[in-house]
Amino acid sequence: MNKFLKYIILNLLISCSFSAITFAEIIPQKKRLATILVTDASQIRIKFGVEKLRSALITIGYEVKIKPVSKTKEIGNVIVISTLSDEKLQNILSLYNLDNKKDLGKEGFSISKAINKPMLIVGKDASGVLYGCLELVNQIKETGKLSEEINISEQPEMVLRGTCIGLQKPTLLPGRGTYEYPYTPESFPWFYDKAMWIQYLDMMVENRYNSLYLWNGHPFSSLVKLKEYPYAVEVDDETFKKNEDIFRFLTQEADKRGIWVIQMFYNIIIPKPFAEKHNLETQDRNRPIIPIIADYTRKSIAAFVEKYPNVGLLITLGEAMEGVGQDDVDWFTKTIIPGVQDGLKAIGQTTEPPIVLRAHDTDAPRVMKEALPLYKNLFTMAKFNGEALTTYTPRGSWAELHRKLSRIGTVHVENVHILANLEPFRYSSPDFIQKSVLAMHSVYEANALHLYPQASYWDWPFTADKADKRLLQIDRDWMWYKTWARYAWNSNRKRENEVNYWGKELAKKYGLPQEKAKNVLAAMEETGEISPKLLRRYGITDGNRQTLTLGMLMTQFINPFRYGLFTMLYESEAPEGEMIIEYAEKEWKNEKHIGETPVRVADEVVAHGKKAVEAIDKASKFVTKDKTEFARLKNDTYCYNAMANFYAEKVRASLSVLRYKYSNDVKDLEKALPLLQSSVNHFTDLVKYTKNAYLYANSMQTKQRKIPMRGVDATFIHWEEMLPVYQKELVRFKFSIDSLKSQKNVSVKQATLFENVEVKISAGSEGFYQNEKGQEVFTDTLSAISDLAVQLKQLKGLKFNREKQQIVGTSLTFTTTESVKLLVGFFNDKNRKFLQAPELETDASANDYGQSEIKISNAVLIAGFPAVNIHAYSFKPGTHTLNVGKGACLVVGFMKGNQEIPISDAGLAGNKKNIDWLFE
Ligand code: GTR
Repeated sequence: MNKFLKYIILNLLISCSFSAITFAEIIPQKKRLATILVTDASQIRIKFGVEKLRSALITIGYEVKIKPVSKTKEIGNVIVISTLSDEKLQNILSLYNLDNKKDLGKEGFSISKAINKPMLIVGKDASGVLYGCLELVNQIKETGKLSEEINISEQPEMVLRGTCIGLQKPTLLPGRGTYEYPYTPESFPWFYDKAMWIQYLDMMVENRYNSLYLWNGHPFSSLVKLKEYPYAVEVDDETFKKNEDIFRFLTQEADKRGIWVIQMFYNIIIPKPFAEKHNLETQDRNRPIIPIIADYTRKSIAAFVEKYPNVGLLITLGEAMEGVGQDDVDWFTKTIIPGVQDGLKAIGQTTEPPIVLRAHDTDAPRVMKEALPLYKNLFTMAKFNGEALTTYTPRGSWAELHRKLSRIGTVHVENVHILANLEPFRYSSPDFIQKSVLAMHSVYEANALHLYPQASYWDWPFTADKADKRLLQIDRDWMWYKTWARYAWNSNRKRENEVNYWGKELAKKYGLPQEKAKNVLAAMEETGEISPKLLRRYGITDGNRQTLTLGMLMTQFINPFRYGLFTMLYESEAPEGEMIIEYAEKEWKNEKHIGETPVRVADEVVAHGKKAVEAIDKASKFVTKDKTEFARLKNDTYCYNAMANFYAEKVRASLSVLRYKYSNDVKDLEKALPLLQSSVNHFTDLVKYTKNAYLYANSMQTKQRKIPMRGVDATFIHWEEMLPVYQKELVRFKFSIDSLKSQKNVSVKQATLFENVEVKISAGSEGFYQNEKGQEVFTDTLSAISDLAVQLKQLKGLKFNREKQQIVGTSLTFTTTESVKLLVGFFNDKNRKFLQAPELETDASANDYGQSEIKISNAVLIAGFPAVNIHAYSFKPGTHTLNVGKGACLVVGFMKGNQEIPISDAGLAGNKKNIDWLFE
């Protein structure tokens, strides 16, 4: 008799005589048999899930047989696996006398088993079956056995649960613009690493993520060839083949795991060789839609869809296209959608691949309205809290936009973007994240998630940690991915259970007793409050031009508008409350404070830091596993604490300094001095903690970075570089106080006049004006200068027709024999009839000429117009054309390129006294 038969007979005998005792318990030394019956094993997702289940069963000592269903009953442990709609499921149910009354939603599954009956894993669809199998695998891993009785049923709340990876880098490639990164092994060696992809995709399916977004400026020239535009391809043949191979591999492996790959791109960016051939810029925000670019893009999209019909597309209509306007609608409805449709037609496919439209720098509701009649499978996406994590109580106009998009009836995706305020420290507060997901549903009415890496987005796959071998984000930030996924699947989980759940996870991770692991969780949740609160109450912007963990300058606290304050941060991405400057004014006027105040946040973050340090210290000596990582987590907790104290003290100092603005009493400044000194001490601690722990604070190291300091060429990326800045600020402040007390040198240094440069204008302007009071600045109105900053007096202004500026924009072509700065005056008003100041939050090219910051605020007054802020555009010798977009603006004149422009506030708009000079 063969071994197998012996096995069966023995099994039968035993199970007859001791039916209540499982076979496994009786002969543990022998292999038990588990038979998996699969109704449709041809489905790749089901196959994948079944394979995982088989391995798990083998590890706990089973011999596993996988069989199709048949009319005869199997004996022993039977696991039936099927989708709900499979006809064969009914046959099995009657064969084994089972019933299955579960009502399942998309991707849902149920696992049920009664004593002595087969186990049933039923999925609504193939993904549901896959998740059901993996759920059972988890249970097997947890308990070491196959349950005798089980009855669970689950389905996701969010229909899309995705993560993203950027094919982008911390710095620009030589000779290329923002987002312009062809897919090559030199730029992205990790992209071709199949083992790494498998690790990542396994992490995704483990967490039940079902979408993976790849971000890039213009991916098509790395992935498709067009016969009409052969010269557009940006990679050599060998690389092109590698790209095809890896893209196929990735999409197939993703599909097995229930993951849908979505390729993101920005508009309108064209490949460098294409641009050169046609004498065009690769991107130009102010260029109208050009037929050849539209034709090229449409064909690229068609070829891509034809080649990868199961890959979705994520579209950014903003950035390199004009902000908001008809062009966006036209581009989407006349180029992108037709491109997708051409691709489908070419392969005779009628199922539309999904297109996700980002509400970034575009009027998404308007675009959707025009697009829906043409294409049905549309989604929308908008940033949850800008490019940061600030609040789970979003509100205001941004919340309105989300709701508006959700209410279209298509799926609206919440984009947890960049996380510029969390970089580079570890962050995974389950409490904050759960509340955020709840807010996505309740405030934004959304039901999908798109998640950025926790830190170092621009430096994928590495973290910023200093280590002998660079750490991988996927390893370090495991909990970040797990937390968002857990709540995207189901956000309504009881707090108490959650504390136990995460306690268990952390106990496993660090080999800790459960109670000590809960201390680690407490530390993470305490630190989890610090960066969100700091940014939303003190920050300049929710965008990644600010690196929160590097601190802020005094002038940024006391004069935020000078730094291009992004007010939406306070109005929409923070609970109701007050900014530092508002608080100081109210204090002085004895007015009632409202909501979350800067003082309250200063106290709260200090308390969070203290509690976090106490909690992590309690767990520290009990750690038995992964000690190095624990030491890093602990060090991060100390970093958060030092940072919280730095901010708190500096804010307290700022409030005292702002009081001086009203009181004119030097004593107020004197009160600020020890606070500022203390903030520098805390920053010194932060330098101590980060010095050997981190390579950098921010993964984006281009000239887009502005706060606290300009980050061009990877400078001001480490705390060490910031400490001297803060020390200098302190010395200068002491000096200013002394000067005030001795009544000497008390005001700003005398402003130097800007030196005019004569350039040859070949097109654009319609005459000149002198920068003097009474001079008319436009050709079509009599509006004249009523006051202006002294620095501008020698410059020769250029006249434009204001109405033309509003309708077609301002364009100027000129030739210069030396380096120059062209000063442009922006009216300080959000009305679209005025040219809008460059804004890095919505336009990554907004600093290409160094123009993003205000050089002189409130510098010119013109009767009947808002005050004017001056920005400077730098040019090398040569002939240039500058297009700045639609809306009235002043072109104040050309000055020497090498003459420094000290940033200042001319204070002409009747705004209060400027006290920035106390610190600079
Ligand atoms: C910009 C930001 C970019 C990018 C972009 C976007 O403002 O600086 O790094 O994140 O937004 O949303 O696509």
